[in-house]
Amino acid sequence: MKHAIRKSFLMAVALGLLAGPAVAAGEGHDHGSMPGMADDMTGMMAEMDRQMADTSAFGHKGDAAKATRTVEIEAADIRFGTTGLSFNVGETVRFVVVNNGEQPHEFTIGDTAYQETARKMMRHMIEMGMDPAAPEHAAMHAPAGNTLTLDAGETKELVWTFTRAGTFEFSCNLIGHSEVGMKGRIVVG
Ligand SMILES: [Cu+2]
Repeated sequence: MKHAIRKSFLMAVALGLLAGPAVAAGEGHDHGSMPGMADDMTGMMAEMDRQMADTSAFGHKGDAAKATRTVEIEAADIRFGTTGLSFNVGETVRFVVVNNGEQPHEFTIGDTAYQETARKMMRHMIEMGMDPAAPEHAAMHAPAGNTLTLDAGETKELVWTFTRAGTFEFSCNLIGHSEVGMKGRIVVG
């Protein structure tokens, strides 16, 4: 059941992604009658699944028993209480995110490319009339384990192992939030 919900959610997001460029270019193509659309859709869904699941550039879901550090991060309207973090390569960190705001927020760990993709998908999701605070959205991100979605007043945790040196980013990818600064830098070295 959960799997079915996730697939239908991805399908809707994929439809939004496919519809996007034609609308933007003002071409007015009827994508519904394009030959090979089912194949395109399957490919698109597979590609999105792959992109959301592939965190290899910045680490992987961690084992809580191996966490050597706990970092509490406050989410508020509209900012994080922390804007810079640094960790060692190989370190497993337990992030405790507290939403003290009056609106939902998100906490996503990624590199710049991942966050850009996540924001793009978020925009399409909103265009499709979907609610980023809905359980379906959280379920989509659950396998990778790098995203928390928090309602007002909620506290949630994720455990992350940083496997590579570099400069990464944590971000709230709800529309307009990272744009006004609701993001921060993670330096791993
Ligand atoms: Cu936010």
